[in-house]
Amino acid sequence: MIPSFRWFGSADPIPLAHIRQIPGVTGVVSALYDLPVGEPWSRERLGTLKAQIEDAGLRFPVVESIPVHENIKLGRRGRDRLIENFCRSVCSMGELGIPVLCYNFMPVFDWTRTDLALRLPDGSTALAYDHAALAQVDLSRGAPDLPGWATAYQPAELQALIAAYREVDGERLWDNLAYFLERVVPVAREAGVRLAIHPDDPPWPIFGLPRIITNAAALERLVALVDSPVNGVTFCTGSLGASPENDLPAMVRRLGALGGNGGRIHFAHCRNVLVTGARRFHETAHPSACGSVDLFQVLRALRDVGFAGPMRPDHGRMIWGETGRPGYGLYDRALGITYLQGLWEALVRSEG
Ligand SMILES: [Mn+2]
Repeated sequence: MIPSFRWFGSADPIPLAHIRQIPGVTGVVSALYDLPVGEPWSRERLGTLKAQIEDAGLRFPVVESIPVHENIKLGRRGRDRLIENFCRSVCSMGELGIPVLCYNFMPVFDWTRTDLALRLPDGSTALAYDHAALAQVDLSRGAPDLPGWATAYQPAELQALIAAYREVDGERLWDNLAYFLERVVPVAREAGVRLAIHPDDPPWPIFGLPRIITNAAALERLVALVDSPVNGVTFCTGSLGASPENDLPAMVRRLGALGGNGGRIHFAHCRNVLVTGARRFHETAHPSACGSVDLFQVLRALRDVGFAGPMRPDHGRMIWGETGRPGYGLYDRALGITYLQGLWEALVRSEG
């Protein structure tokens, strides 16, 4: 297991030098953030980022993420050129020896919350989601200014995009995902890059838009779409754990059994959420006791299936007066990855 930490590049208020000081963390998860969606990532640009990370004494085991253009998800004309560009980015990763690519296939909105600073009883704040609150959001006035809320679009553009998805139900989105993977997987395999789709967060449809990567059946369908060892998943305990129907350790064991070294699980996001109602949850500190996810059992399953890839703490709360990018402060995520390493060490050493 490679303890890792997300870094948003030079614009991130947390410098690599601070990440370097978190005990045990050796991997940095990053991306090129200033290129338009759909443009190919050159080896040169990505190599500069890699050198920056390595100069700080760290390594770069995962790109998270190369965004998938909406025209690919919609199956529109022109997707072939966009898929070609995506493949060129994958080839750049391969040439630089960056082995894992995390991506997602969520229409329009990335991860979505309705409160970025829910105050918890201990005075910390966390990201929260309430489906009833989401229903009150009027998108005709544009998206609220929250991360994951597609604020890159003007209100009219957003409406047009959402309207375009009226022709794309869940099954059509699956078709478009298959079309994408049929073209990208062979390139990734040749390049030595493992693909790791991130589950939809939250794992249910929002604003009438389909969301398909939500549960065990979906993950198993995904890996079977193109049956190659490089066609795998990012196992995100927070996304999948928001739905009480998901038995996370069982899902790890099924996906992990599809081949050695963790099978089709190429990357792990490990964090905790507390489910507080129907389609209502908030994020918590990482320890199992703090939320609905039994991280001990998840990590035990990952260990049992031979997972050896990068693992990161995903989001954290804001604690100790820290301010910054919601979900991506330093302190709670540093506690999180340290806790995860403690669990992992106990699992490894108790095997004798
Ligand atoms: Mn995640």
